[in-house]
Formats: sequence, C-alpha cells, structure tokens
Amino acid sequence: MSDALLVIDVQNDFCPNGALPVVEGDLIIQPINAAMDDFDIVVLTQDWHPASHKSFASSYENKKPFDIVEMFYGNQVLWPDHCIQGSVGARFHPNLNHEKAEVIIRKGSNPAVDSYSAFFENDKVTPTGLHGYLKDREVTDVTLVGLATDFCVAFSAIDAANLGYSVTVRLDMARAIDNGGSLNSAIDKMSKAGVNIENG
Ligand code: VGL
Ligand code: ZN
Repeated sequence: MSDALLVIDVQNDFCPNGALPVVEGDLIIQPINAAMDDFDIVVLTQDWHPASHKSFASSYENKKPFDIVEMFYGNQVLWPDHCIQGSVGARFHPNLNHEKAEVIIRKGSNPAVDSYSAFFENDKVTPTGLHGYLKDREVTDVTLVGLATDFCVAFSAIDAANLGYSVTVRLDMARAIDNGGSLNSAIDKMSKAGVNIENG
C-alpha cells in the first residue's frame, strides 16, 4: 500500500503570462514542492499538444477560444494554442521541483482527441498508462494538486475514483479556469464520484 501525489500540468502556459493563464496558478508551486515529501511517489503530468491540435480554436475557420464544438467523443471547449510540444510554454514552471518525480505522464498528443485526465484521453477509453504504473507500484491512495481544478484536475480525480483509488483533491494547491460556472460544476461532479475535497 502506498500513496501518490499527482501534480497536474504545472506548466508555464497555465501560469500568469502563459497562453492559457490560470489566475494565481503560480501561487500553488511552493506548497506543492513542500507536499512532495509527504508521499511515497510523485507523478507529474504534462499537457503536450501537437501544433494543430483539434482542441485549439485556431484549428477551425470561424471559432474563437472558449467556443464549444462537437467531437466524436462529445462536447469540446476550444482553447487558445497552449502547451505545444517542445515549446517554452509546455515546460514545467521553473520553480516546480521536478526532481522528486519518478514518472512524467504526457497527454494530449493525439491531434484528434483532447486529454484532460491523467488516466484516459477524452474518448474515455484510451489509457495513458498511469493506472498500470500505479497498480504495479501498489498505490491505493492518490492526492491531486495543480492546474486547472475544473478541467485536468477534476477529470483525473473522477477517473481515479472510478478506478477504485481513494482520492483527495487539495483545493489550496489547485487553481481553476472557472469559465461559465465550470468550477462549481466540477466540484459537484467530483463529490458525487466520491472524491474527498480538502482545503488544507
Ligand atoms: C487543461 C484546458 C486545456 C488543464 C489542459 O490542464 O486543465 N485545460 N488543456
Ligand atoms: Zn490542453
């Protein structure tokens, strides 16, 4: 039995001055670094898109960021171009301690499918491999922190709960995009899935 800290997408593009900035996204970094010592395993995830990704508004003729389109797997919010593979924006924030991470999961590389969750792409069936890794390492409990609370953190937490992990989200070490009520809706869905929501 062990526990893992899943640090979701603490990348330059999600921090102030990034391409898809999350308000106060950088304020969570020091507490996350400090929390790493409390867990057996630290996992980092990294949003990692090809330049022409179908979640980018720029991939369509008449769309703008935050419009919604229908993809084969359901509704998809369109985003500004962000976390392009190899770009500075896709790098972890320079203050994030990445040395304690045993594994880094990259997601969103398929140009046709977005991937908010650290476990499955948005088609809900294509695995990232994280579940296999955590199972092999006998992880039973996961705590999620990072960016953004209402997208990648929430999708990861709900998948983790459905996969049978005991799941905690630390809101004090996460920040939200909160577009059109998305934060409240995500907290509601996480609670219904059995995720423990904590504030510190
Ligand atoms: C994320 C939107 C698009 C996230 C990633 O990390 O929450 N949000 N790509
Ligand atoms: Zn993305």
